[in-house]
Amino acid sequence: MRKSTTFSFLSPFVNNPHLDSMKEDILYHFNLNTGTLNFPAKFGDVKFVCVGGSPWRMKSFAEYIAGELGLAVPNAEYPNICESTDRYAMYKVGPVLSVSHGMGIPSISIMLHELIKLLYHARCTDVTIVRLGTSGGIGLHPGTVVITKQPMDATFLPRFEQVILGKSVVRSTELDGDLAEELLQCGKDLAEFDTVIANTMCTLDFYEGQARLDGAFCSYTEEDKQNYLAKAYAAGVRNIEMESSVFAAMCKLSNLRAAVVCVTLLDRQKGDQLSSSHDVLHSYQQRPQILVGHYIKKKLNASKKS
Ligand code: R2B
Ligand code: URA
Repeated sequence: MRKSTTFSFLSPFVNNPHLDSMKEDILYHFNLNTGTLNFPAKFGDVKFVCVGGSPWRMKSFAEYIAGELGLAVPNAEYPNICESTDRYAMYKVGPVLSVSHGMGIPSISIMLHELIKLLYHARCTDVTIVRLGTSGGIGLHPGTVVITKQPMDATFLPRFEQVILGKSVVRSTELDGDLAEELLQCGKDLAEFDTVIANTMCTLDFYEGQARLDGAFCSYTEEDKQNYLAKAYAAGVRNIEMESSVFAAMCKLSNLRAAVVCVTLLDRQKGDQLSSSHDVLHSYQQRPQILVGHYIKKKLNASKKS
């Protein structure tokens, strides 16, 4: 258990003086408790955290990275560390933690509060965190991987706004530019699919929030939709998803080196429905995993040599 200290204000990750006076911390949505689990022993060696929407995809990423890092044991099952809750799934493979976050800002925000505290309680250092996801592209071939330069809100402003105690608080969505460039280089090393750096629009909804014409409600025309997407394109936006802004804002507050890597499943200027075959969509979804797997392997090999 982490002893009560007065360090949390200065420590990396958290910035909450109230944590110091808590005898134990219950990470409710992970079903983990600092009173009953030795966090430094369980998680202290974590250096890379990969997060993504779907529990199934994050299990498959854990299996993939185990193979890439030569840590795979034949027929090994990677246990879900949060198996007694169905809110999120978490897998650990050596120094890599793979965690699901569900869909949308509220879901990823709850997960990140608990994940950031987990890293703090475990006394982790030098952690890099990447969101691996899917998105709708603007003016890109489907299957292109977009490394986010900066997340923008639905009015094309690079910010995340949240109401706290009844007041609007605006936070920066700046990500680590060097990490984005390193990931772009990994895309070039692999040369398997197109990879670009661009702005990402983060919305509160998949349908009207992303200017789709195929939701249950729609009060605008195809022309209105195209004009909106053209404005996004002019603001440097090349893909649209639903978590990057709060992810960037919370990682920045935590001093975590963070990146967002999302594949585009379709070109939104050409349509709204995800009509590609299951196999095509599945192979697209593996691209962020392949790119980030390559990055992690490269970093770990470099640290072994130095
Ligand atoms: C991408 O895909 C999901 C919606 O289908 C959402 O979580 C996102 O950001
Ligand atoms: N995820 C999104 O948020 N939008 C899309 O168009 C596709 C995936």
